[in-house]
Amino acid sequence: MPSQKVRLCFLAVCIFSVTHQVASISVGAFNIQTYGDAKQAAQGPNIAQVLTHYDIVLIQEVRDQDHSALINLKNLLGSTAWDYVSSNPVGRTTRYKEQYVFFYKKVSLNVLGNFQYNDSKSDVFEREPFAVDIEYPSTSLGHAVNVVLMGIHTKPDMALEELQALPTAMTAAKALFPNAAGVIAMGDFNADCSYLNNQEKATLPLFVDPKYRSLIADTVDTTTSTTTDCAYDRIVIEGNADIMADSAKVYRFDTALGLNNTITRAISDHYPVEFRLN
Ligand SMILES: *[C@@H]1O[C@H](CO)[C@@H](O)[C@H](O)[C@H]1NC(C)=O
Ligand SMILES: *[C@@H]1O[C@H](CO)[C@@H](O)[C@H](O)[C@H]1NC(C)=O
Ligand SMILES: [Ca+2]
Ligand SMILES: [Ca+2]
Repeated sequence: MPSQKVRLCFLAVCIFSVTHQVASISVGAFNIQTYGDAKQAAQGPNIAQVLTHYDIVLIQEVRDQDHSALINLKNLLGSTAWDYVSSNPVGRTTRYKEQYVFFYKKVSLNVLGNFQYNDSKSDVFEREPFAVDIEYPSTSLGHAVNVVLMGIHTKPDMALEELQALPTAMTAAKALFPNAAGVIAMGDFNADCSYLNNQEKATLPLFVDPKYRSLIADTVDTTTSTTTDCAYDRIVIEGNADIMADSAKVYRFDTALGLNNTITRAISDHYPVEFRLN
């Protein structure tokens, strides 16, 4: 009998450690070019396939104020397992606005709160950053940890100015969610090619101040076009968020899902960027 007890304990430890290994949280940020009813109707199943790669994923360029496309997408993902948090439509003109939307698997994490940055006093952002405070089971610490994920889609020709201001928005989110271990800004920064050159980039604290960690290198190509090579989409961390080493990369969903470049470009001009939280 004693030996059987030992074996059972051993088995329990094995199961526990395996569960821990797979429980790191996969986080993505995906600019789904002009995402709305037409895109959902044409590419909804492929988009859902991309999103299932994640525990939580920020989608950008959402133009779906009545949420009809988003609800359709949530149904494709599985409406009991998945949920989403959307910002209000943001943008300076009434004619053109976008929403930031975080889709997430309810079993993987909790969304405890959200935050829409308000820059009306000194208008800098075309689309003010939108953040969620998430709580997930940390594999490295063995207890729940909070981090803030902040989405940003910069106005391309104002990328420098908006990225200069992004640390202020990150600080505001940190003040609102003081329990967060870190604030992670992610999305389409437009941080390359014609929108941000190396000289400009070298002036940005986000990329040069050691209190920030930039996870996506300048050499990465986040564009689906075969004729462009630009690291537009980025992930930058402030604080102690426990990122799994080497997990940050561009997600080549075309390769993963066996999609040709015609279909891939019909889905978006961007690939997602991603990382894992321990
Ligand atoms: C932003 O803040 C200003 C006051 O500074 C307020 O008048 C405005 O309604 C706020 N906007 C939003 C969208 O909350
Ligand atoms: C790309 O894939 C789609 C769907 O499988 C197919 O209909 C289309 O013909 C393909 N296009 C090219 C150029 O291979
Ligand atoms: Ca603004
Ligand atoms: Ca490319």
